[in-house]
Amino acid sequence: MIKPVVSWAFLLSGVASLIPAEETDPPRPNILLIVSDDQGYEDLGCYGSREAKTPALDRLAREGARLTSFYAAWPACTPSRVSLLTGRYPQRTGTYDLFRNDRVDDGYRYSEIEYAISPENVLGTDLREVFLSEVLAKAGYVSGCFGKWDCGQLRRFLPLQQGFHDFYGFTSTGIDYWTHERYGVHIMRRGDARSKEDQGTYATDLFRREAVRFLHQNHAHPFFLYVPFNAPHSASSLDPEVRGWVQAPREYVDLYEPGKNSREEKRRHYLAAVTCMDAAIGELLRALDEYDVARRTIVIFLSDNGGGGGSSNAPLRGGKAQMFEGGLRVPCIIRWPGRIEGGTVCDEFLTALEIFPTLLRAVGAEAPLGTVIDGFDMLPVLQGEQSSPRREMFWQRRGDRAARVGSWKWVDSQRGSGLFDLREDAGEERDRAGERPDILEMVQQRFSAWQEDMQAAEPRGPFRDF
Ligand SMILES: [Ca+2]
Repeated sequence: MIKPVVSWAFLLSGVASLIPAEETDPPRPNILLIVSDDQGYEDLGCYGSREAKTPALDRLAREGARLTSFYAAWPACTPSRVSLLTGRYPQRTGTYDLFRNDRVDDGYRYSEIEYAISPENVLGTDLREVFLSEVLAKAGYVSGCFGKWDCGQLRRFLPLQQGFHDFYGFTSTGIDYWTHERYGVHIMRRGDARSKEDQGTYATDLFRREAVRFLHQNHAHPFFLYVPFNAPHSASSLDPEVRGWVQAPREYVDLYEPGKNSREEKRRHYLAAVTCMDAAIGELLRALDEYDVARRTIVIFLSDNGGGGGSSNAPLRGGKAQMFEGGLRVPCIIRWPGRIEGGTVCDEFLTALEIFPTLLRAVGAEAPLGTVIDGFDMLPVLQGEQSSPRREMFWQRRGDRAARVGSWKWVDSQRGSGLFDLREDAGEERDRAGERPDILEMVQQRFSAWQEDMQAAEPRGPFRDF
């Protein structure tokens, strides 16, 4: 009689090796994180715009969740993006202002030598900060960044030193879309090296091309693809004809009616840049389909802060750089097939600080040891299983301050102040400070407590002294 034990064991091990890894161990999701730059809250078809042509973003919203009370951590570029990639308040990371030379405002032309030692070129996010790309690299992900980096320009601050394996883009906070110069200084890079290979080609087309190449090369591995567009930010050009306007290819400008005045024409170019970016996003979504990885890829889209020149933040008050909702509340769409129901509209109180912990949980990675994360996993909220655990959020930009506690929003800024009840007044039109001194005091106390918390945090450069 044959003893079955050995043969069963043999058979089992033989069978196990025949089962594709996919069936025994579900593959970890890929991540496509897309950021637009200064896009207005209203400037997407799926957010109610009758003007903006955004078929790809509208598709993403139909297939995922559209968030309507989602906030950036800061009302302008650099700190917003660093907070997105670290899950931490700007005051905690030490990147709580722009890496930007003030003299670019008056059209001053820097020489290469002068620019090299200017604050804009030498400031960078503290190297002790742990970027999402670093955590994902440890978890075995291959990561690419194509677009606007804006977290520091010296070699030690660049994407390849923060966990990314592939980088093409510019490192400053803005450029001319065609010359890739920032007020006259050329700034595009491939990897760590400056590259003029594509000078004269529209920036959005380049970031699309590089992101598609990355997908072609890496779709078979778990990947993190970060595409921070500079569109539809206005151009950082010394040319007075271009300066402060959004550049866009003629074919996209022609999709919109000519403006009757300069303001309308400026908006026309802005909308053209939005639609060109949307076409690039559409190509990335199609690439995910073609490589058959869309069903296991989390796609997140958000604007880094409220809309700037040429945009519409309606029905919100104010815009970029302001503490009113128009500066802080931004469009955000999240698609995760099989986990988030298509067509979801989520009005829960959520912020960009939630993205880092949500993605860590999604891929099964641990938060960096000893690092305070200011957000939480928001998947159960997007699935409608629970209401948002977020009760409060705070913003500070130089002397301007704001806090949201529950549905109350307190603003204290150069552009205006007041206490607003967002439940009935998302447009922040009716100041309730006089009527509700009790609420005002409560919100101000919460703000002070947050400030104390930030002061007690381990200090980080480049802005905080220690
Ligand atoms: Ca921005």
